[in-house]
Amino acid sequence: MPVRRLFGVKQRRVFSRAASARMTEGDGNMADLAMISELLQKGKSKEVEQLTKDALAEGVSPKDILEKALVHGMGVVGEKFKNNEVYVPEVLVAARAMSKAMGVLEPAMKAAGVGYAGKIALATVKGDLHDIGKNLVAMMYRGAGFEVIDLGIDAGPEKFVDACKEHNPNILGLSALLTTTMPSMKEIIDGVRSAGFKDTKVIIGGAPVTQAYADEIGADGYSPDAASAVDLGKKLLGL
Ligand code: B1M
Repeated sequence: MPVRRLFGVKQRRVFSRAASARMTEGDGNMADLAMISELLQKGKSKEVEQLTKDALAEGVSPKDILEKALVHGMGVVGEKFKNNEVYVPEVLVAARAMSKAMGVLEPAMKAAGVGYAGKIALATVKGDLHDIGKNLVAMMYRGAGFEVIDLGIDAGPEKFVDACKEHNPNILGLSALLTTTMPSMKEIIDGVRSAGFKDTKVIIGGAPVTQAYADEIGADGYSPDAASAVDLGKKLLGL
Protein backbone atom coordinates (compact mmCIF):
# COMPACT_ATOMS: atom_id res chain seq x y z
CA MET A 1 0.00 0.00 0.00
CA PRO A 2 1.53 3.34 -0.95
CA VAL A 3 0.98 4.85 2.47
CA ARG A 4 3.81 7.32 2.12
CA ARG A 5 2.01 8.88 -0.85
CA LEU A 6 -1.22 9.24 1.09
CA PHE A 7 0.08 11.59 3.73
CA GLY A 8 2.05 14.79 3.75
CA VAL A 9 5.22 15.33 5.72
CA LYS A 10 3.33 16.50 8.82
CA GLN A 11 1.20 13.38 9.08
CA ARG A 12 4.13 11.10 8.40
CA ARG A 13 5.85 12.43 11.51
CA VAL A 14 3.26 10.66 13.67
CA PHE A 15 4.72 7.31 12.70
CA SER A 16 7.30 6.12 15.20
CA ARG A 17 10.79 5.11 14.32
CA ALA A 18 9.83 1.52 15.06
CA ALA A 19 7.04 1.57 12.49
CA SER A 20 9.28 3.25 9.96
CA ALA A 21 11.91 0.61 10.55
CA ARG A 22 9.35 -2.08 9.94
CA MET A 23 8.37 -0.33 6.72
CA THR A 24 11.83 -0.95 5.36
CA GLU A 25 11.76 -4.63 6.20
CA GLY A 26 10.31 -5.47 2.81
CA ASP A 27 7.01 -6.89 4.01
CA GLY A 28 4.65 -4.15 2.85
CA ASN A 29 1.53 -5.49 4.52
CA MET A 30 3.14 -5.97 7.90
CA ALA A 31 4.48 -2.43 7.78
CA ASP A 32 1.09 -1.00 6.91
CA LEU A 33 -0.67 -3.01 9.59
CA ALA A 34 1.88 -1.84 12.17
CA MET A 35 1.21 1.69 11.04
CA ILE A 36 -2.56 1.32 11.39
CA SER A 37 -2.03 -0.11 14.87
CA GLU A 38 0.17 2.79 15.82
CA LEU A 39 -2.17 5.45 14.45
CA LEU A 40 -5.06 3.79 16.25
CA GLN A 41 -3.15 3.99 19.53
CA LYS A 42 -2.81 7.72 18.91
CA GLY A 43 -6.53 8.03 18.14
CA LYS A 44 -6.02 9.19 14.54
CA SER A 45 -9.49 8.21 13.32
CA LYS A 46 -9.36 9.61 9.79
CA GLU A 47 -6.00 8.06 8.99
CA VAL A 48 -6.95 4.71 10.51
CA GLU A 49 -10.18 4.66 8.51
CA GLN A 50 -8.43 5.61 5.28
CA LEU A 51 -5.59 3.11 5.72
CA THR A 52 -8.12 0.38 6.51
CA LYS A 53 -9.92 1.17 3.24
CA ASP A 54 -6.60 1.15 1.38
CA ALA A 55 -5.49 -2.12 2.93
CA LEU A 56 -8.76 -3.77 1.90
CA ALA A 57 -8.50 -2.31 -1.61
CA GLU A 58 -5.03 -3.79 -1.90
CA GLY A 59 -6.21 -7.23 -0.91
CA VAL A 60 -5.01 -7.44 2.68
CA SER A 61 -7.33 -9.91 4.40
CA PRO A 62 -9.97 -8.48 6.77
CA LYS A 63 -8.77 -10.98 9.37
CA ASP A 64 -5.21 -9.63 9.23
CA ILE A 65 -6.42 -6.04 9.41
CA LEU A 66 -8.61 -6.88 12.39
CA GLU A 67 -6.09 -8.94 14.33
CA LYS A 68 -2.71 -7.49 13.38
CA ALA A 69 -3.70 -3.83 13.21
CA LEU A 70 -6.91 -2.96 15.08
CA VAL A 71 -7.03 -5.56 17.87
CA HIS A 72 -3.27 -5.22 18.26
CA GLY A 73 -3.54 -1.44 18.66
CA MET A 74 -6.41 -1.58 21.14
CA GLY A 75 -4.53 -4.31 23.03
CA VAL A 76 -1.59 -1.95 23.51
CA VAL A 77 -3.94 0.80 24.68
CA GLY A 78 -5.68 -1.64 27.03
CA GLU A 79 -2.39 -2.71 28.62
CA LYS A 80 -1.31 0.90 29.09
CA PHE A 81 -4.70 1.72 30.61
CA LYS A 82 -4.34 -1.21 33.01
CA ASN A 83 -0.90 0.07 34.04
CA ASN A 84 -2.13 3.67 34.43
CA GLU A 85 0.14 4.82 31.60
CA VAL A 86 -2.87 6.26 29.73
CA TYR A 87 -6.30 7.32 30.99
CA VAL A 88 -9.96 7.33 29.92
CA PRO A 89 -9.61 10.10 27.26
CA GLU A 90 -6.84 8.23 25.42
CA VAL A 91 -8.91 5.04 25.49
CA LEU A 92 -11.92 6.91 24.13
CA VAL A 93 -10.05 8.40 21.16
CA ALA A 94 -8.43 5.06 20.33
CA ALA A 95 -11.83 3.37 20.56
CA ARG A 96 -13.30 5.99 18.24
CA ALA A 97 -10.59 5.23 15.69
CA MET A 98 -11.33 1.53 16.10
CA SER A 99 -15.05 2.15 15.51
CA LYS A 100 -14.34 4.11 12.33
CA ALA A 101 -12.19 1.32 10.99
CA MET A 102 -14.74 -1.31 11.99
CA GLY A 103 -17.36 0.56 9.97
CA VAL A 104 -15.21 -0.12 6.92
CA LEU A 105 -14.10 -3.58 7.94
CA GLU A 106 -17.31 -5.22 9.14
CA PRO A 107 -18.95 -5.66 5.70
CA ALA A 108 -15.70 -7.12 4.39
CA MET A 109 -15.44 -9.42 7.41
CA LYS A 110 -18.96 -10.69 6.81
CA ALA A 111 -18.28 -11.21 3.11
CA ALA A 112 -15.05 -13.08 3.91
CA GLY A 113 -16.74 -15.16 6.62
CA VAL A 114 -14.40 -13.86 9.33
CA GLY A 115 -15.90 -14.66 12.70
CA TYR A 116 -15.72 -12.69 15.90
CA ALA A 117 -13.66 -13.93 18.85
CA GLY A 118 -16.91 -14.19 20.81
CA LYS A 119 -20.05 -12.30 21.67
CA ILE A 120 -20.80 -10.28 24.79
CA ALA A 121 -24.08 -8.63 25.79
CA LEU A 122 -23.58 -6.05 28.46
CA ALA A 123 -25.36 -3.32 30.38
CA THR A 124 -25.47 -1.21 33.47
CA VAL A 125 -27.91 -2.91 35.80
CA LYS A 126 -31.45 -1.97 36.85
CA GLY A 127 -31.75 1.35 38.69
CA ASP A 128 -28.27 2.48 37.65
CA LEU A 129 -27.59 5.15 35.03
CA HIS A 130 -23.78 5.27 35.21
CA ASP A 131 -22.51 4.14 31.82
CA ILE A 132 -18.96 5.44 31.38
CA GLY A 133 -17.28 2.33 32.80
CA LYS A 134 -19.68 0.02 30.95
CA ASN A 135 -18.93 1.86 27.69
CA LEU A 136 -15.22 1.39 28.29
CA VAL A 137 -15.74 -2.32 28.79
CA ALA A 138 -17.73 -2.43 25.52
CA MET A 139 -14.95 -0.61 23.69
CA MET A 140 -12.27 -2.92 25.03
CA TYR A 141 -14.27 -5.94 23.94
CA ARG A 142 -14.76 -4.47 20.47
CA GLY A 143 -11.05 -3.78 20.45
CA ALA A 144 -10.40 -7.44 21.22
CA GLY A 145 -12.47 -8.55 18.22
CA PHE A 146 -15.67 -9.44 20.05
CA GLU A 147 -19.16 -8.71 18.82
CA VAL A 148 -20.72 -6.42 21.40
CA ILE A 149 -24.44 -6.17 22.10
CA ASP A 150 -24.81 -3.03 24.19
CA LEU A 151 -28.03 -3.22 26.19
CA GLY A 152 -27.55 0.26 27.64
CA ILE A 153 -28.43 1.26 31.18
CA ASP A 154 -31.08 0.36 33.74
CA ALA A 155 -31.23 -3.24 32.51
CA GLY A 156 -32.98 -5.90 34.53
CA PRO A 157 -33.30 -9.69 34.17
CA GLU A 158 -35.83 -9.46 31.33
CA LYS A 159 -33.56 -7.43 29.11
CA PHE A 160 -30.72 -9.91 29.63
CA VAL A 161 -32.94 -12.94 29.08
CA ASP A 162 -34.29 -11.38 25.86
CA ALA A 163 -30.72 -10.69 24.73
CA CYS A 164 -29.74 -14.30 25.43
CA LYS A 165 -32.70 -15.52 23.35
CA GLU A 166 -32.07 -13.14 20.49
CA HIS A 167 -28.26 -13.05 20.31
CA ASN A 168 -27.03 -16.13 22.18
CA PRO A 169 -23.97 -14.35 23.62
CA ASN A 170 -21.09 -16.29 25.18
CA ILE A 171 -20.72 -13.69 27.91
CA LEU A 172 -22.99 -11.36 29.83
CA GLY A 173 -21.37 -8.26 31.33
CA LEU A 174 -23.01 -6.46 34.26
CA SER A 175 -21.88 -3.10 35.54
CA ALA A 176 -23.01 -1.35 38.75
CA LEU A 177 -21.75 1.88 40.29
CA LEU A 178 -24.15 2.16 43.19
CA THR A 179 -24.18 -0.02 46.28
CA THR A 180 -27.97 0.14 46.03
CA THR A 181 -28.01 -1.40 42.52
CA MET A 182 -25.58 -4.25 43.21
CA PRO A 183 -28.44 -6.60 44.23
CA SER A 184 -29.78 -6.26 40.64
CA MET A 185 -26.77 -8.30 39.58
CA LYS A 186 -27.95 -11.31 41.54
CA GLU A 187 -31.48 -10.91 40.17
CA ILE A 188 -30.11 -10.87 36.63
CA ILE A 189 -27.94 -13.94 37.19
CA ASP A 190 -30.83 -15.83 38.79
CA GLY A 191 -33.11 -14.68 35.96
CA VAL A 192 -30.89 -15.85 33.12
CA ARG A 193 -30.04 -19.13 34.85
CA SER A 194 -33.69 -19.96 35.50
CA ALA A 195 -34.53 -19.08 31.89
CA GLY A 196 -32.17 -21.94 30.93
CA PHE A 197 -28.99 -20.04 30.05
CA LYS A 198 -26.77 -21.99 32.42
CA ASP A 199 -23.56 -21.97 30.38
CA THR A 200 -23.50 -18.28 29.45
CA LYS A 201 -20.61 -16.78 31.39
CA VAL A 202 -21.49 -13.82 33.59
CA ILE A 203 -18.88 -11.25 34.53
CA ILE A 204 -19.44 -8.29 36.80
CA GLY A 205 -17.67 -5.03 37.59
CA GLY A 206 -18.02 -1.47 38.79
CA ALA A 207 -16.52 0.59 41.59
CA PRO A 208 -18.37 -0.97 44.57
CA VAL A 209 -18.17 -4.55 43.22
CA THR A 210 -15.63 -7.11 44.46
CA GLN A 211 -14.54 -10.68 43.77
CA ALA A 212 -16.15 -11.68 47.06
CA TYR A 213 -19.45 -10.28 45.82
CA ALA A 214 -19.07 -12.12 42.53
CA ASP A 215 -18.55 -15.37 44.46
CA GLU A 216 -21.52 -14.62 46.69
CA ILE A 217 -23.99 -14.11 43.82
CA GLY A 218 -22.68 -16.86 41.57
CA ALA A 219 -21.04 -14.75 38.85
CA ASP A 220 -18.34 -16.45 36.81
CA GLY A 221 -15.91 -13.63 37.46
CA TYR A 222 -15.19 -10.09 38.55
CA SER A 223 -12.85 -7.61 37.00
CA PRO A 224 -11.63 -4.29 38.43
CA ASP A 225 -11.20 -2.50 35.09
CA ALA A 226 -12.21 -2.61 31.45
CA ALA A 227 -8.99 -4.06 30.05
CA SER A 228 -8.88 -6.89 32.61
CA ALA A 229 -12.54 -7.57 31.83
CA VAL A 230 -11.43 -8.69 28.37
CA ASP A 231 -8.68 -10.91 29.80
CA LEU A 232 -11.27 -12.45 32.10
CA GLY A 233 -13.77 -13.04 29.29
CA LYS A 234 -11.12 -14.67 27.11
CA LYS A 235 -9.99 -16.87 29.99
CA LEU A 236 -13.54 -17.97 30.69
CA LEU A 237 -13.99 -18.89 27.01
CA GLY A 238 -10.62 -20.64 26.87
CA LEU A 239 -9.29 -18.21 24.24
CO1 B1M B 1 -22.94 9.17 40.38
N1 B1M B 1 -22.25 8.29 42.00
N2 B1M B 1 -24.67 9.25 41.07
N3 B1M B 1 -23.26 10.08 38.71
N4 B1M B 1 -21.01 9.21 40.05
C1 B1M B 1 -20.87 7.83 42.05
C2 B1M B 1 -20.75 6.41 41.58
C3 B1M B 1 -20.54 8.01 43.61
C4 B1M B 1 -19.42 7.09 44.10
C5 B1M B 1 -20.26 9.49 43.89
C6 B1M B 1 -20.00 9.76 45.37
O1 B1M B 1 -20.91 9.84 46.14
N5 B1M B 1 -18.75 9.89 45.74
C7 B1M B 1 -21.94 7.70 44.26
C8 B1M B 1 -22.21 6.24 44.58
C9 B1M B 1 -22.17 5.96 46.07
C10 B1M B 1 -22.40 4.53 46.29
O2 B1M B 1 -23.42 3.99 45.99
N6 B1M B 1 -21.38 3.87 46.83
C11 B1M B 1 -22.87 8.24 43.20
C12 B1M B 1 -24.22 8.62 43.41
C13 B1M B 1 -24.69 8.55 44.87
C14 B1M B 1 -25.09 9.07 42.40
C15 B1M B 1 -26.54 9.50 42.53
C16 B1M B 1 -27.40 8.66 43.47
C17 B1M B 1 -26.51 10.97 42.94
C18 B1M B 1 -27.87 11.58 43.22
O3 B1M B 1 -28.63 11.75 42.31
N7 B1M B 1 -28.10 11.84 44.49
C19 B1M B 1 -27.04 9.44 41.07
C20 B1M B 1 -27.59 8.04 40.74
C21 B1M B 1 -28.23 7.98 39.39
C22 B1M B 1 -28.53 6.57 39.03
O4 B1M B 1 -27.68 5.88 38.53
N8 B1M B 1 -29.75 6.13 39.28
C23 B1M B 1 -25.76 9.65 40.32
C24 B1M B 1 -25.70 10.23 39.06
C25 B1M B 1 -24.55 10.45 38.36
C26 B1M B 1 -24.50 11.20 37.03
C27 B1M B 1 -25.71 10.91 36.12
C28 B1M B 1 -24.49 12.67 37.35
C29 B1M B 1 -23.09 10.77 36.48
C30 B1M B 1 -23.15 9.53 35.53
C31 B1M B 1 -23.02 9.90 34.07
C32 B1M B 1 -22.83 8.69 33.23
O5 B1M B 1 -22.32 7.65 33.63
N9 B1M B 1 -23.24 8.82 31.99
C33 B1M B 1 -22.38 10.36 37.75
C34 B1M B 1 -20.98 10.21 37.85
C35 B1M B 1 -20.16 10.65 36.64
C36 B1M B 1 -20.35 9.68 39.00
C37 B1M B 1 -18.85 9.59 39.31
C38 B1M B 1 -18.39 11.00 39.59
C39 B1M B 1 -17.97 9.00 38.21
C40 B1M B 1 -18.38 7.61 37.74
C41 B1M B 1 -17.55 7.24 36.53
O6 B1M B 1 -18.03 7.34 35.41
N10 B1M B 1 -16.27 6.92 36.72
C42 B1M B 1 -18.83 8.66 40.58
C43 B1M B 1 -17.80 9.04 41.60
C44 B1M B 1 -16.44 8.53 41.26
O7 B1M B 1 -16.29 7.39 40.82
N11 B1M B 1 -15.45 9.32 41.47
C45 B1M B 1 -20.24 8.65 41.00
C46 B1M B 1 -15.33 6.64 35.63
C47 B1M B 1 -15.51 5.21 35.12
C48 B1M B 1 -14.48 4.91 34.06
O8 B1M B 1 -15.27 4.37 36.23
O9 B1M B 1 -17.60 3.38 36.14
O10 B1M B 1 -15.99 2.80 38.02
P1 B1M B 1 -16.22 3.14 36.60
O11 B1M B 1 -15.68 1.97 35.68
C49 B1M B 1 -14.42 1.40 35.91
C50 B1M B 1 -14.44 0.14 36.79
O12 B1M B 1 -15.39 0.23 37.82
C51 B1M B 1 -14.64 -0.97 35.81
O13 B1M B 1 -14.02 -0.52 34.61
C52 B1M B 1 -13.94 0.90 34.59
C53 B1M B 1 -12.49 1.31 34.42
O14 B1M B 1 -11.80 0.57 33.52
N12 B1M B 1 -15.97 -1.43 35.44
C54 B1M B 1 -16.16 -2.71 35.01
C55 B1M B 1 -17.15 -0.78 35.36
N13 B1M B 1 -18.09 -1.59 34.93
C56 B1M B 1 -17.52 -2.79 34.69
C57 B1M B 1 -18.05 -3.98 34.21
C58 B1M B 1 -17.18 -5.08 34.09
C59 B1M B 1 -15.85 -4.98 34.42
C60 B1M B 1 -15.30 -3.80 34.89
O15 B1M B 1 -17.59 -6.27 33.62
C61 B1M B 1 -18.83 -6.37 33.00
